[in-house]
Amino acid sequence: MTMKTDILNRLKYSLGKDAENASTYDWRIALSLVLRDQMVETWFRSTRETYAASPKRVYYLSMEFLIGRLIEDMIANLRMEDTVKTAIAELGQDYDTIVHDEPDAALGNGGLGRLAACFMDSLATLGIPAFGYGIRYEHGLFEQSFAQGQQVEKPETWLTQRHAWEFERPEARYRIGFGGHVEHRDGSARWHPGEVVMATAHDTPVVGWNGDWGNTLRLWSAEPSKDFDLESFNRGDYLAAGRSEALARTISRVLYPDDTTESGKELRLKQEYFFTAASIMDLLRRYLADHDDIRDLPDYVAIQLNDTHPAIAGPELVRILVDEHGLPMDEAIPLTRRCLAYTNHTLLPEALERWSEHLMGRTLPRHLEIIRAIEHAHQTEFPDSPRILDHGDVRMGELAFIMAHKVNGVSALHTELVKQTVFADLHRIHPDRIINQTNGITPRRWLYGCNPSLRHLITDAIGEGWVTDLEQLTALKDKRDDAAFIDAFMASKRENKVNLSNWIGQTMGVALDPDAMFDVQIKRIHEYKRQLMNLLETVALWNEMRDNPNADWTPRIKIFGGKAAPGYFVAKDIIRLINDVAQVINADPVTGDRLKIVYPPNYNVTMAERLIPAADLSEQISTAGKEASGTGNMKFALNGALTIGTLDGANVEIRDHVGTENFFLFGLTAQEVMERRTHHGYSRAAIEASPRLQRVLGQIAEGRFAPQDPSRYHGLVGMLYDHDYFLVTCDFDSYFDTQRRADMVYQTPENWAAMALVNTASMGWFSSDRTIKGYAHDIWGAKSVLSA
Ligand code: GL9
Repeated sequence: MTMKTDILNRLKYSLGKDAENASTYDWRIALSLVLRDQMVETWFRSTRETYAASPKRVYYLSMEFLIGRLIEDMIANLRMEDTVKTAIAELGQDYDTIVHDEPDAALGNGGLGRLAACFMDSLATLGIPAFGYGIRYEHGLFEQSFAQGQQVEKPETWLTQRHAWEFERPEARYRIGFGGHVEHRDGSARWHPGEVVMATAHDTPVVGWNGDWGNTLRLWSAEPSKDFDLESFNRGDYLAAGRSEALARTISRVLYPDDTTESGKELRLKQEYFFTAASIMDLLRRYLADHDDIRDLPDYVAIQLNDTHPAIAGPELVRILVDEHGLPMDEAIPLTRRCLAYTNHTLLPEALERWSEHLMGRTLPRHLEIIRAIEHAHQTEFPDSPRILDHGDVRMGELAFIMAHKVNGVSALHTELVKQTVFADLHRIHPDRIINQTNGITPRRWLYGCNPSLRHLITDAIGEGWVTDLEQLTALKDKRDDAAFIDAFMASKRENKVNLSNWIGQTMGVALDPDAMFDVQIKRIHEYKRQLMNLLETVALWNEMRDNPNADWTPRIKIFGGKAAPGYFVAKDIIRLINDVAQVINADPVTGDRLKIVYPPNYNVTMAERLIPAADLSEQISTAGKEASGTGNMKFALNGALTIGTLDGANVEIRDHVGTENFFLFGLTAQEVMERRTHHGYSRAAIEASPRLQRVLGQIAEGRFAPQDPSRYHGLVGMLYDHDYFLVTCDFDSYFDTQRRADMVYQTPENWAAMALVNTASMGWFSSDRTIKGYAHDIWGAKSVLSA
């Protein structure tokens, strides 16, 4: 009743529309504003309680927050699903249409950004006072389409519509300097920036489960420090008059689309400093509002650096302590370190950021001096230490490590490899600094929200406690032998598969058999993730089905999703090959419904929410030692898919939890991978030992899938023969055989179902609530303020 009136009021007074003339967009914004009003109550209460308790606050600094759509999240967390659905129906509108009208907030590239979003959800649900700090990109991750199978990128434009959730904070504005020079006088330094842009805050409330607690996601947008160059304008030079404005705004214009590769652009460095400096100023202002002594800062402030992107936070905080608060350098450095912690998300050498000293000195001259001071202090204490400044570069990984009191990896295996490889020397010097915090996912979005049919089944069986205490899913293990429950479990999966089939039918015009095995690989396209190996296996399976068309093949739908960084040409070739192969195989009457490939374009969070609940098989097939953790792997298993995977990242821990008999393991281990690379000609040898693989590579090389342009994939095939760095060829046979083992199990649906159920029931530990409790206890020393 009141929900309905509230929506109508918002429509009228905030959008200036009456119900007769309102579009879907108008209804959505009106509903969002009503929900936002509800959240504000929680949010204010949380802020009041935080001020009263004066606890340690957590600041999560991240270049990326891949939040996706918010409307259903908000409805779920506020427990308003029934109320909203009833009101929308009474208003004669369609709930799904309204929900699907919201654009994804794609302010991230992949796992790293999505992890930050899951962490925000868990921090709010746990009632830990926290801010997420990032950039309010005008354009999120590019939109992907395919033209003749090739990836085409278009700018993403989510902000051309009103972002209903945020509050602009014109009062929270900071001056961010770049360039200029440093003046040294009487032993103190003053930085005179040559250029200044303004950072303006935009706040999105993040409300946890049940509306019990609300934190803030504060995103900065860049604006010119003076609106207009009036002098140029008066001279009649209108272009010059707008130039400084345009330059300033460039800083928050676009998200860098690089996935795990370092871009090395001046603009990127500016983005990193821009949001880091604004966040540090903001948190210091909050701290100084009710504390007098800056030396107590580490008791009240925990700053988490999500990768090295905000690593300039170290020198920036030291700069403020020394240049503005008059602390001696040898006090400012350890004080800063007690506030900072750093999460490493990848071992890929190309992803470890380095900036030339020249660029750093030109862009942030005072910071370069401070980095030298940090280097000097550390070298004095530990003469054998690896250097931050190396061959004319500033190495951000070393800087982040040296300025953090804790450094964490994101899965058990990854953390061990961090100790043994990238930071081996620093680990020797600081043996207690590196710890593990295995990633997690929020069960609110990744089960409750995305899979209503499974949600209802579980809640009917064990109650609703699992939503905030995911370990309660263990109770489902008792249902393993309960035939009625297993039937209902598989009926829920089938319902999701039918829904997905309908959507694929409508959007791509490919008809899918919902009883086939839905085999899904969705993630960024990268050589180490080995989408290519999955595709080669598909072609091999196709060959064998055609050789033996009357055998009892397990029907398969191979589903791919993911974007390639625009400059990553090998990844783009792989995309094109997947699409070319799909064209041929999908048109083959011999294999027909038994084998299809679909690659819906523009994979994003919303598409993940559609695909994951419908998956039977989850592809987690990276070269061992390369995937730091993975989080998609967790989402699939939670939703009752079985994993086919290598011993990489969090796969190792997933397998431990679900049981080795409920996981399709294959491939070389991380140790074996390193060892194999020392063998001369290992890939050619692997190909020669595998007639099946030879045949597939021969077909691709001959142009079987690109008859108009037969040499199209010579480069790709040649690479597999001569420098198959990710060992696609070496793992191929073991992967193929394991896929056939999966086929066999799928033929006995009860067995498959029991294994799938055990997967869901065993995933409690992978809740991001568990991860955040680990960070809070082991790194931040932060506590929940939520009154019991
Ligand atoms: C990543 C790792 O590659 C993933 O394995 C890991 O799960 C996530 C979160 O810890 O971090 N590191 C990284 O740079 N990306 C990851 O996904 N890349 C992107 O986010 C695009």
